[in-house]
Amino acid sequence: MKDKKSYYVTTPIYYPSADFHIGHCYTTIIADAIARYKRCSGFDVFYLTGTDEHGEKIQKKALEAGVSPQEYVDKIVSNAKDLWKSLNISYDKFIRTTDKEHVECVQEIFKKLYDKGDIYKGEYKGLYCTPCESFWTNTQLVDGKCPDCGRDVNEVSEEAYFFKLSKYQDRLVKYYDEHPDFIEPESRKNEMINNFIKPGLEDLCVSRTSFDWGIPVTFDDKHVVYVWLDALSNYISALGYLSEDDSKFKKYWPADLHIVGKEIVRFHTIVWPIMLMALDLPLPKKVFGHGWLVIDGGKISKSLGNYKDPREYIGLYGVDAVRYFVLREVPFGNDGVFSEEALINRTNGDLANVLGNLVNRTIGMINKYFDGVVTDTGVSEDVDKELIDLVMSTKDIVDNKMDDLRIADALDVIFDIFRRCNKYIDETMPWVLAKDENKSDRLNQVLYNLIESIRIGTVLLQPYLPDACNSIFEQINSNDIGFDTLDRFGYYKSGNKVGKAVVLFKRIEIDKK
Ligand code: ME8
Repeated sequence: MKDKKSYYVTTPIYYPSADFHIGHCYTTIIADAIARYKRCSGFDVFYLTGTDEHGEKIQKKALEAGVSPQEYVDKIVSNAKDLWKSLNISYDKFIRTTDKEHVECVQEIFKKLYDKGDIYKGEYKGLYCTPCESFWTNTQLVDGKCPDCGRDVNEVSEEAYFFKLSKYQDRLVKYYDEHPDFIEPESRKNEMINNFIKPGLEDLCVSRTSFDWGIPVTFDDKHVVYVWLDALSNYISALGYLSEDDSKFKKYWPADLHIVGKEIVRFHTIVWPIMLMALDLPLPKKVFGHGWLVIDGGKISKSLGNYKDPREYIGLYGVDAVRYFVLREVPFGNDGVFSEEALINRTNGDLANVLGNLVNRTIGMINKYFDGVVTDTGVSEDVDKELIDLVMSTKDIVDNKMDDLRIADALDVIFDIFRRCNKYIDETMPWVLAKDENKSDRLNQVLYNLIESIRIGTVLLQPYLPDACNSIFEQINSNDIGFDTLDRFGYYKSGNKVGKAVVLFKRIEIDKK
């Protein structure tokens, strides 16, 4: 039985590349924020990411580079790991489809499905897009080109194994009907039904003989497994499915959430559930198809030269500025526009002006008026109630937004705390209170309310901006950082001494970028 408190979240496995752009970071940052949020909420989380290393495209690139495919992928996989490290991605496992355990698992899956009669040998005649590793029918082409990338397709004909998707079509539709939350957003479900299921599912080609950089079919070694059956299996091979130690599989499967880009929703909501049905396994609870980050309405593309390596943005503006932009700027399920100027505006506005300034001012005042010691004196006024009510109502709203995967909205709600604190400073005018010795207890209380509100906001913010929040916890000198400290206003220890104020986010001058 699956442990009630476990939570399994995945990103797609990435094609290894030396040219990752900010769009590639999008899925991984969202999944990371969700994984961290669930950990903070007390779940036993398993967060999986990795690389998808087989296929003709990789084989061709290795050939061009004059190395073996294995040497080629070994070298560039480290690029993905380095990028995720620089973005503070807290994955629990990084799977590579060239891992021995994965290879063996896929071989067994293939054999199981063949023995069951769900995979059969046939002849493939079709139109193949090499960059997308996808077969298309004539009717799916757009102006004779691949509908996904717009490039030429080639006619190929070869002996191949097929997976009987058609056999499971009715069961899949029934599953969609009985599990209305399985695909989100709703619009993607309609796309799947109208574009792929209603016209009738065609059986899927699951092996190739024209290249050999893939997992060999054990009982027919001319064939290697075609990439999607190989790639999708990663979500269960990573947990030890069909291996000697399948304890993780028992604990974490079915996945709670697969987060994928909109262009691969069809593989995750048609092919993958049918594979699982054929294997008699439970289906993931949710597939969320997110939109893309676009530049000037179009693709982020190396050939267009319209992006920097994400590590350059991190170097210039800080890791949390990049994380914040990606999490905050893209509306739920839709495309979002990336521009360096928008990144700078978000950083200057929300991060430097609202959050950074608040923490800096508050700590500065506590140091200036009370030598860094802040005391809960109990001298409250009506104006405090409004602040405290807002702060204390935030956790439930954030939980609801996160349940709906509305991450940008969750962040907005958390920032309401910081915006409200800044307003509270204007309302209470600590600098005026400081001039009156009789108001010392009131001044203390105002500063206490501010520091406790900052602490609570920061506890909530840590899944999204872990580095900045660690720095705030240090500055306010508090170890009360767990979600279990959100049930009442007043965990911050009265009489505690704050640390030194440090600039969290420098304002960026646009002309100096
Ligand atoms: O599709 N904006 O790998 P991949 C947002 N190996 N997301 C983007 C993006 C953009 N501009 N560009 C890419 C694959 N992505 C397969 C997956 S899973 C069993 C196999 C996202 O490296 C894309 O939508 O092409 C996808 O979710 C992820 O990057 C990996 O894409």
